[in-house]
Amino acid sequence: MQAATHLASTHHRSTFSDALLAGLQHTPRQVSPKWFYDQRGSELFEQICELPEYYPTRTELGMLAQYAHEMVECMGSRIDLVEFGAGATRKVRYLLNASPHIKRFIPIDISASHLTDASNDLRLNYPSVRIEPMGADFTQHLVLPEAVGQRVGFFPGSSIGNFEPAEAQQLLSRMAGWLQGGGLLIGVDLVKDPATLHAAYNDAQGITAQFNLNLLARANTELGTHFSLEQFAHSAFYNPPLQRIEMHLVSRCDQTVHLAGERLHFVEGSSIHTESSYKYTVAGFQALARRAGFRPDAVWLDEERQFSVHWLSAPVH
Ligand code: AVI
Repeated sequence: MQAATHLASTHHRSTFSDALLAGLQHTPRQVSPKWFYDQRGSELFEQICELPEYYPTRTELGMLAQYAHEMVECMGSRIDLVEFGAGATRKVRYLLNASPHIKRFIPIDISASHLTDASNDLRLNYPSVRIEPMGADFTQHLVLPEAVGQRVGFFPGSSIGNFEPAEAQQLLSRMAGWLQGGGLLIGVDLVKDPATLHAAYNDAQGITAQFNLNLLARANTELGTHFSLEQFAHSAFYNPPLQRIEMHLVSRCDQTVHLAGERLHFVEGSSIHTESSYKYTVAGFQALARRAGFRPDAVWLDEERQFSVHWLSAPVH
């Protein structure tokens, strides 16, 4: 057991190191947002979800509270529910409360430590549901346990927005393969006025800035780099032609950092692109889902039309 854990963490470390080095040697510099989510990053993200400016979480929660009974009706009976990127369990509880047909729940998250406590809580509250957490990166190779019922996916929070549209289509098409005969319930943030979007990623308390900078803090702890967090600034803005928020870390001065034996020079004002968060129209997202092999079905919107939840059915091939 010890040896396996050690091997796993060694592998994980080299993966982060490789990805960070490759991203920082790329022009323009860019690092996948999936590396935000160590223990601290996951905690900061949960704080973001509570921020007054960050409307997606509370809007989606409100929609789940209001429409969960309709959503679970799309799913059928004897459901094997798989949640992709299940950091917290608040959202799935609405589905579990609304449907007695969910027999098994498989939360999947890259941050395994985060999943353990959440799963133990769920077991106490839903003793008749088999809770089988998986610490895995579902964007990479993933083997799901054999289905005991109809597989249904749950992918809330507009996490799909953090993928480039081509990658999003690829990921959705893999999901359509896993979920054949069932479908996917997915939350998608909508295009809206840029001021609302700007505020959501530039909160007054600076939590989003800390979340962004945590990438460098994590590198310092895990990889022994010496990034000075004071010498990088959080920058987030809406890019209307691409319908996405971009987050960057901007170097405040000329500086050099060493990583894996390489010297990385940062010119004052240069940036590392750390995240994109794409926003969709309902029709635009449905077209993407269709290209991925889903059949778009029901869609729910909040009253202010800020956020959407889609039921995409996955035809059997
Ligand atoms: C997880 N994801 C959908 C969030 C988003 O809005 O793109 C991550 C986030 N980044 C900054 N604030 C929140």
